[in-house]
Amino acid sequence: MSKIKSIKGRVVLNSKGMWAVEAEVESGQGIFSAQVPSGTSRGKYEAIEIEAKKAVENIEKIIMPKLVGLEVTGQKKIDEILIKLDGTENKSKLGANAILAVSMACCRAGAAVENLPLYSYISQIYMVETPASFTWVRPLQVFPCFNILNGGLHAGNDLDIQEFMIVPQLESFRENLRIGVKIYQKLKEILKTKFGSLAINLGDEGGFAPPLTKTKEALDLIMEAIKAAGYEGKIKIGLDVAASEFFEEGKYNFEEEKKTGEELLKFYQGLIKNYPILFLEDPFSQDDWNAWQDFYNSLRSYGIIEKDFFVAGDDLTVTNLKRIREAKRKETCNGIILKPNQTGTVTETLQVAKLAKKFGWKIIVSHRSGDTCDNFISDLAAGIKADFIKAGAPARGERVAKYNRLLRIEGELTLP
Ligand code: 2PG
Ligand code: MG
Repeated sequence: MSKIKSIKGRVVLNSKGMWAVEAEVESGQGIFSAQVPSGTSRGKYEAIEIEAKKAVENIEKIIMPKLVGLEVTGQKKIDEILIKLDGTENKSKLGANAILAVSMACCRAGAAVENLPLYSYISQIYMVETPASFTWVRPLQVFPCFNILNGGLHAGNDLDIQEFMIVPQLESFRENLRIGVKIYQKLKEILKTKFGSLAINLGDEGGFAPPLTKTKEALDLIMEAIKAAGYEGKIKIGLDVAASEFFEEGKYNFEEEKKTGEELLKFYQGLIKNYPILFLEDPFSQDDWNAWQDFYNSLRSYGIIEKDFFVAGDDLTVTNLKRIREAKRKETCNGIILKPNQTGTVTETLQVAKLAKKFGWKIIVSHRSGDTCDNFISDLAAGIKADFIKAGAPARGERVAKYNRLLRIEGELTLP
């Protein structure tokens, strides 16, 4: 037992040189902190992030008085109070950044009281309602998705697709990380030789941002790097199209054409046929439900879906129970991106994960393009046995913080 003694807020920097929120929760066990990331290509239906300075004020003036004296292990109760205190659907009153920073810091403080690593503590909270399904298949089940080539809003080039990810398919996290790094370095050599040193500048998530315009050119370069590194056949590809960003008046401004949903669908079918694509994230805009349905249906009729390919919602589903139910009902996807700051509390994030699992969907736990070295999402991914994590390239401090934490977790889980 340990009660919350005080809560402090602080404005800190994120990886994009923007102000972010940190919360510090003091309990009998000490002080526990958490920092909240920030998206660039945000979904229209995400919980709202407010100005960091204002969020800090809210933490200290509004949130702290309501939480002091509560047991820090009561995550659900704490989060319920936070949700009620805000009172809006999208956390716009207190700010999802204020609320989540406190929720995550409490979670860390709770883990310390229980004397558990954060991932075990998260899995304990998560398991309360799902004990039967919780068995470790491998020591650490999570596959990393490395965003090695950046486009869209994350880079200063003309690629429309935002994230080109490689997903190594070996058993252990450590092995997959090792391969990811090899391919990343190979790609660097190839880009430098072909396009000169400007091509190895990095985008927001640590992937290269070469001066390309076409998706296929980018994919061919990645395939070349995979081959040169000696891992052909062992790597899958994931693409975050982030299509809401180039959807305008019912059309997709894609590769210098105005494409209809159907034309884009055909383009994707071509990609899936020609490259080892494992998933597409946000292939269509967050409001273009029909296009999502047509795509998902077409994949099902070819028997592609569920076997070796999935479609993931991010802007579409925004870690939100209602949106996910709607996505299920309309048969649009079979996977989600799980981002705590799209919803605003640890409890709601876990509820969303549970629902996605219940549907049999894949879960990709995700960072944001503006991130910090906080590695909460690594413990989250391990704790809920997520299928994947995406935390950018295997480079840049705020990205490797997540991967390095998972290395440690895997090490702990494989101890005799
Ligand atoms: C995404 C994310 C993270 P952002 O679209 O999935 O990669 O980008 O944080 O800019 O929304
Ligand atoms: Mg996305």
